[in-house]
Amino acid sequence: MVGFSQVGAESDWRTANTESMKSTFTEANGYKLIFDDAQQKQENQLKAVRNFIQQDVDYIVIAPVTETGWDTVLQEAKDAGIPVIIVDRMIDVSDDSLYTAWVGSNFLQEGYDAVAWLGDYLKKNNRSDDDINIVTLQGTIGSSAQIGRTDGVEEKMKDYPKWKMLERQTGEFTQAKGQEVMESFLKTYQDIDVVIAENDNMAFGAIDAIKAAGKTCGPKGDIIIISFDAVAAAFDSMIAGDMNVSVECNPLHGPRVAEIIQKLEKGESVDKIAYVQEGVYPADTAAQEKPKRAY
Ligand code: GZL
Repeated sequence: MVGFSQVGAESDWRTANTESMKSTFTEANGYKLIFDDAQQKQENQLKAVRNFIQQDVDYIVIAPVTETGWDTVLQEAKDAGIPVIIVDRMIDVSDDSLYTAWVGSNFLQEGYDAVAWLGDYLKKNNRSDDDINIVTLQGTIGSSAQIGRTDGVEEKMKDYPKWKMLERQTGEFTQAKGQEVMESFLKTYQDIDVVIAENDNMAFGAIDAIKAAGKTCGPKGDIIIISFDAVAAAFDSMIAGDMNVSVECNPLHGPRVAEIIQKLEKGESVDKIAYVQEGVYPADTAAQEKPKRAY
C-alpha cells in the first residue's frame, strides 16, 4: 500500500505528475494507492502523511509544497518504520535519514539553461549590446522549483551586465495569478523586454495580459517569453507564436518511484538523490517536437 501526498492541481505540470503516479501505482501493477490532493497547503500534506501512518501504509511518497516544516512528521513516519520517498521538489530537514530517496529536477540547472538560451537568442538577433529589462513571475515562494529557477537565473545573469531584473513577484504557479501580476508589471514598467515565467501556466497568464495591454510577445513580438515545464500547452503556445522557449521539467516520476520501491522490497540499496533528464524546447522546433512529447 502506497500513500501519496500531492501538492495540488495548480498547473498542467502537476496534472501530468499526478497522472504518472496514478497510472503507475495501479491494482493491476500490484499496488493499492491512497492519493491526497493538498490544495497547495502544507498543513493538508502533514494531515495526509499522519493519515497514511495511521493506515500503516508500506511506503509514503510526498511531493512537498515547500522545503521546510517536515522534520516532525517524518520522524513520526520513521518511528512507525515506514520509508518515505520525496518526489519533485526538495525538503530541507535536519537529518536526511528522515527520507529514503528523492527523485526530481535540478531546478538550479533549469535556471542556468534559461539564461544560456537568452544569451544565445540575443546574440543571434544582434542584441548582445542592448540594455535588456526583465521581469520574473516566480513560483510558490519557498518551493525548490522557485528557489532553484530564481537563484539559477540570478547567478548566471551576472555574466550579462547589460541585463536588468526590474522586479520579481510570485504568481503561485497559476495562470490567473500570473496574469494579475503581469498586468501590474505592465502598469509599472513601459519597457519590458523579457518575461521569465517560472512555469508555463503563469506564462499563459502573462501572454493574455500582454495582449490585453495592446503589446506583442513571442518570436515576432516585442516581449520575449521564457517559461519552464514544457507541457503540451506550451508547445501549442510556441506554435501559435506567443512563447519563445520552455525549459523542460519532467513530471513523469511514477516509473522512477516504482523502481525505487521494487528495489527496497528486494532489500536492495537505492540512490539517495536521482535527477531526471531535462531539455530546452525553443519555438522554432516546437511543431516537430510536440508529437514526440509524453505530457
Ligand atoms: C516543478 C514543480 C512545479 C512546476 C509547476 O518540479 O514543482 O510545480 O514547475 C508546478 O508547474 O506547479
